[in-house]
Amino acid sequence: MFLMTVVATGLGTAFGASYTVGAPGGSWDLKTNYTRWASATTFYTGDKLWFQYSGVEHNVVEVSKADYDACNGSSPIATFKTGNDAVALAASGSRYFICSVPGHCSAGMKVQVNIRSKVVRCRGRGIRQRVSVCFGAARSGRHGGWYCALLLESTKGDVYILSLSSFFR
Ligand SMILES: [Cu+2]
Repeated sequence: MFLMTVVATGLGTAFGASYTVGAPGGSWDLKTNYTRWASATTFYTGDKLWFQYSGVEHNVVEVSKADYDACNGSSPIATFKTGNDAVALAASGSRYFICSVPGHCSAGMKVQVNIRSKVVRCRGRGIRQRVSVCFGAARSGRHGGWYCALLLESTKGDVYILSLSSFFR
Protein backbone atom coordinates (compact mmCIF):
# COMPACT_ATOMS: atom_id res chain seq x y z
CA MET A 1 0.00 0.00 0.00
CA PHE A 2 2.81 2.38 0.87
CA LEU A 3 4.64 1.65 -2.36
CA MET A 4 1.53 2.16 -4.42
CA THR A 5 1.10 5.60 -2.86
CA VAL A 6 4.68 6.53 -3.72
CA VAL A 7 4.20 5.53 -7.34
CA ALA A 8 0.96 7.48 -7.68
CA THR A 9 2.45 10.62 -6.14
CA GLY A 10 5.50 10.44 -8.37
CA LEU A 11 3.47 10.05 -11.51
CA GLY A 12 1.61 13.21 -10.63
CA THR A 13 4.77 15.24 -11.09
CA ALA A 14 6.09 13.07 -13.91
CA PHE A 15 3.08 14.09 -15.98
CA GLY A 16 4.02 17.73 -15.73
CA ALA A 17 3.85 20.92 -13.74
CA SER A 18 1.74 24.01 -14.36
CA TYR A 19 3.27 27.47 -14.32
CA THR A 20 1.33 30.71 -14.32
CA VAL A 21 3.33 33.14 -16.44
CA GLY A 22 4.78 35.91 -14.28
CA ALA A 23 3.72 34.38 -10.98
CA PRO A 24 4.34 34.82 -8.16
CA GLY A 25 4.54 38.58 -7.96
CA GLY A 26 3.34 39.25 -11.47
CA SER A 27 1.13 37.96 -14.23
CA TRP A 28 0.75 38.57 -17.99
CA ASP A 29 0.99 42.35 -17.82
CA LEU A 30 3.16 45.36 -18.65
CA LYS A 31 5.13 45.29 -15.39
CA THR A 32 6.59 41.79 -15.16
CA ASN A 33 10.16 40.99 -16.22
CA TYR A 34 9.64 37.79 -18.21
CA THR A 35 13.30 37.17 -18.88
CA ARG A 36 13.83 36.96 -15.16
CA TRP A 37 10.66 34.94 -14.67
CA ALA A 38 11.52 32.34 -17.31
CA SER A 39 15.10 31.96 -16.14
CA ALA A 40 13.93 31.08 -12.63
CA THR A 41 12.19 27.93 -13.86
CA THR A 42 13.35 24.89 -15.80
CA PHE A 43 10.58 23.80 -18.14
CA TYR A 44 10.16 20.21 -19.20
CA THR A 45 8.04 18.47 -21.77
CA GLY A 46 4.66 17.74 -20.25
CA ASP A 47 4.57 21.02 -18.33
CA LYS A 48 1.88 23.58 -18.93
CA LEU A 49 1.83 27.39 -19.04
CA TRP A 50 -1.11 29.41 -17.83
CA PHE A 51 -1.55 32.95 -19.08
CA GLN A 52 -3.86 34.85 -16.75
CA TYR A 53 -4.73 38.42 -17.63
CA SER A 54 -7.53 40.79 -18.53
CA GLY A 55 -8.82 39.72 -21.94
CA VAL A 56 -9.93 43.30 -22.56
CA GLU A 57 -6.42 44.70 -22.20
CA HIS A 58 -4.14 41.96 -23.51
CA ASN A 59 -3.83 38.77 -25.52
CA VAL A 60 -1.30 36.00 -26.08
CA VAL A 61 0.12 35.29 -29.51
CA GLU A 62 2.60 32.51 -30.12
CA VAL A 63 5.07 33.54 -32.80
CA SER A 64 8.32 32.51 -34.46
CA LYS A 65 11.66 33.66 -33.08
CA ALA A 66 11.97 36.26 -35.84
CA ASP A 67 8.53 37.66 -35.05
CA TYR A 68 9.33 37.55 -31.34
CA ASP A 69 12.49 39.57 -31.91
CA ALA A 70 10.61 42.03 -34.14
CA CYS A 71 7.47 42.13 -31.95
CA ASN A 72 5.42 41.17 -34.98
CA GLY A 73 2.12 39.47 -34.17
CA SER A 74 0.69 39.47 -37.69
CA SER A 75 1.70 35.86 -38.49
CA PRO A 76 0.63 34.00 -35.38
CA ILE A 77 1.31 30.32 -34.79
CA ALA A 78 -1.53 30.41 -32.26
CA THR A 79 -3.69 33.11 -30.69
CA PHE A 80 -5.21 33.10 -27.21
CA LYS A 81 -7.51 35.74 -25.77
CA THR A 82 -9.74 34.34 -23.06
CA GLY A 83 -7.62 35.72 -20.22
CA ASN A 84 -7.19 32.24 -18.77
CA ASP A 85 -5.27 30.33 -21.40
CA ALA A 86 -3.42 27.06 -21.03
CA VAL A 87 -0.53 26.18 -23.32
CA ALA A 88 0.80 22.62 -23.22
CA LEU A 89 4.57 22.31 -23.63
CA ALA A 90 4.52 19.03 -25.46
CA ALA A 91 7.86 19.13 -27.28
CA SER A 92 11.35 20.23 -26.38
CA GLY A 93 12.76 23.42 -27.89
CA SER A 94 12.01 27.13 -27.60
CA ARG A 95 8.62 28.80 -27.85
CA TYR A 96 7.85 32.47 -28.10
CA PHE A 97 4.82 34.39 -26.89
CA ILE A 98 3.99 38.07 -27.18
CA CYS A 99 1.04 40.36 -26.53
CA SER A 100 0.00 41.74 -29.92
CA VAL A 101 -1.75 44.86 -28.59
CA PRO A 102 0.23 47.73 -30.20
CA GLY A 103 3.17 48.80 -28.06
CA HIS A 104 2.86 46.05 -25.46
CA CYS A 105 5.48 43.65 -26.82
CA SER A 106 8.06 46.37 -27.28
CA ALA A 107 7.28 47.50 -23.72
CA GLY A 108 8.36 44.05 -22.55
CA MET A 109 5.25 41.88 -22.82
CA LYS A 110 7.05 38.97 -24.43
CA VAL A 111 8.33 35.71 -23.08
CA GLN A 112 10.62 33.01 -24.41
CA VAL A 113 10.29 29.57 -22.86
CA ASN A 114 12.96 26.91 -23.35
CA ILE A 115 11.65 23.39 -22.88
CA ARG A 116 13.87 20.45 -22.05
CA SER A 117 13.10 16.85 -22.74
CA LYS A 118 11.96 14.97 -19.70
CA VAL A 119 14.08 11.99 -20.72
CA VAL A 120 17.34 13.93 -20.37
CA ARG A 121 16.42 14.58 -16.77
CA CYS A 122 16.54 10.87 -16.01
CA ARG A 123 20.18 10.46 -16.97
CA GLY A 124 23.33 11.01 -14.96
CA ARG A 125 23.45 13.15 -11.88
CA GLY A 126 19.72 13.68 -11.59
CA ILE A 127 19.20 10.11 -10.53
CA ARG A 128 18.80 9.56 -6.84
CA GLN A 129 18.01 5.92 -6.85
CA ARG A 130 16.85 2.98 -8.85
CA VAL A 131 14.55 0.66 -7.04
CA SER A 132 12.73 -2.45 -7.95
CA VAL A 133 9.40 -3.11 -6.33
CA CYS A 134 7.28 -6.18 -6.58
CA PHE A 135 3.77 -6.69 -5.51
CA GLY A 136 1.48 -9.65 -5.65
CA ALA A 137 -1.96 -9.61 -7.13
CA ALA A 138 -4.85 -11.90 -6.41
CA ARG A 139 -3.65 -15.43 -6.09
CA SER A 140 -6.39 -16.94 -8.07
CA GLY A 141 -8.02 -16.02 -11.33
CA ARG A 142 -6.62 -14.99 -14.67
CA HIS A 143 -4.64 -11.98 -13.40
CA GLY A 144 -3.06 -13.63 -10.41
CA GLY A 145 0.70 -13.56 -9.97
CA TRP A 146 3.51 -11.15 -9.25
CA TYR A 147 4.20 -7.81 -10.87
CA CYS A 148 7.56 -6.11 -10.71
CA ALA A 149 8.32 -2.51 -11.60
CA LEU A 150 11.75 -0.96 -12.01
CA LEU A 151 11.43 2.62 -10.80
CA LEU A 152 13.79 5.52 -11.11
CA GLU A 153 13.52 8.44 -8.74
CA SER A 154 15.09 11.76 -9.70
CA THR A 155 16.67 14.13 -7.20
CA LYS A 156 13.57 16.30 -7.56
CA GLY A 157 11.41 13.49 -6.33
CA ASP A 158 9.81 12.48 -9.60
CA VAL A 159 9.34 8.78 -10.10
CA TYR A 160 9.59 7.14 -13.50
CA ILE A 161 8.58 3.62 -14.34
CA LEU A 162 11.37 2.09 -16.43
CA SER A 163 9.77 -1.26 -16.84
CA LEU A 164 6.85 -3.25 -15.61
CA SER A 165 6.87 -6.99 -15.85
CA SER A 166 4.53 -9.68 -14.67
CA PHE A 167 5.18 -13.20 -13.60
CA PHE A 168 2.14 -15.31 -13.92
CA ARG A 169 1.83 -18.56 -12.17
CU1 LIG B 1 -0.87 43.52 -23.76
